[in-house]
Amino acid sequence: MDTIDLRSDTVTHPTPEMRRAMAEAQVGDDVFGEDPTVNRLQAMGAERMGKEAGLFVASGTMGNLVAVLSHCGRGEEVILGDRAHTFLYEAGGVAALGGVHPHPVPNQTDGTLRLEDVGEAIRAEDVHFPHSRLVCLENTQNRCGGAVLTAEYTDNVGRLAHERGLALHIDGARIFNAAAALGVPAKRLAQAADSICFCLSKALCAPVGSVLCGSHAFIAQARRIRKQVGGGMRQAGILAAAGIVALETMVDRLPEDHANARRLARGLAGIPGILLDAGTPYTNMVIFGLAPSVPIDGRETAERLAELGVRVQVIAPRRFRAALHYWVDGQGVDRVIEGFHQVIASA
Ligand code: TLP
Repeated sequence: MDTIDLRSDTVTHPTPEMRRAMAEAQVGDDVFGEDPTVNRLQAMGAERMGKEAGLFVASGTMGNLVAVLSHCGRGEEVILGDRAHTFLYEAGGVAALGGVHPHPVPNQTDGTLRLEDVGEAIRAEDVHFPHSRLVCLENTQNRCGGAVLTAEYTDNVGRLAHERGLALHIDGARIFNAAAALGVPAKRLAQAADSICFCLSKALCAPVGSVLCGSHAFIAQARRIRKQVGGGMRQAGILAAAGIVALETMVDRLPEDHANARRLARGLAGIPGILLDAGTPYTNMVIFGLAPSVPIDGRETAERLAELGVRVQVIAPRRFRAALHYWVDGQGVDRVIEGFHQVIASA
């Protein structure tokens, strides 16, 4: 029996078409800028984001790190959400490796940062303060359940940042999910940003990689920083080839994942003992918890589900995340619902 793995959309395997493209990829030394497949992926990524240039990086974490270190020097400050992936889950890289000071402001439940909070966080010129250089947004916002930031909201944050002399970076790991949910091109969501990093290795199913996009000058600096952090890869076209197939074949189908997320949410809502978060799902993630009446906790529920071939992520003692993706179809969703039924009924 195949396991249905909804712990993350990062668990996705490459498609057969990606494996073929990888095997046949033309390659060169990318540190010399001579890998034609990497160059093609970077150009495609930049075009999709409406930016001048792109840079292939090993991961979303590396893309955000390189972006922050390209915008900020040591002792300078990045303003970001207190539920931002860069703040919570990137091992403190911007501080550890770049000496960049993270200044968190509260993420609202819809994933936004209040403009007032961002405005107040920007420092005045004073010998006591670090210089504020950068604001980061995340779209979709993972820890807010995959919530979507609109183009208008992003424009407002961009305007505020730019008026005060700061840059705007978007962690767009799942920007194509946001674009699908809003029915707008991803480049519209990136318009106000000086840089954006999107991931190929999540719902787009490529095995490795992200593309950081921005102006020619920004990407020239980012290329230096990528080298400093050991991210100058050589015949990386093998990996980029899968990314090209991801952009060509996986973006337009994302609404299927969103529909499956809604199907899962509807099914779970019918199970006594399960409480869905308000608003879920915004995109491809369903966030839910166990009612107090259920006598087992999240870890035990997940263990019993795993015995039935269903895996979800336990994100708090009694809360779960299920991330829908290409490798789970409607029938798979129904097996997940049935699994929860069974485990909770027998608890
Ligand atoms: N997110 C992973 C975990 O790290 C939590 C997941 O399962 O969702 N930005 C955002 C918004 C992300 O969700 C992630 C990965 C990253 C950046 C980092 O990407 P990678 O894993 O490629 O370094």
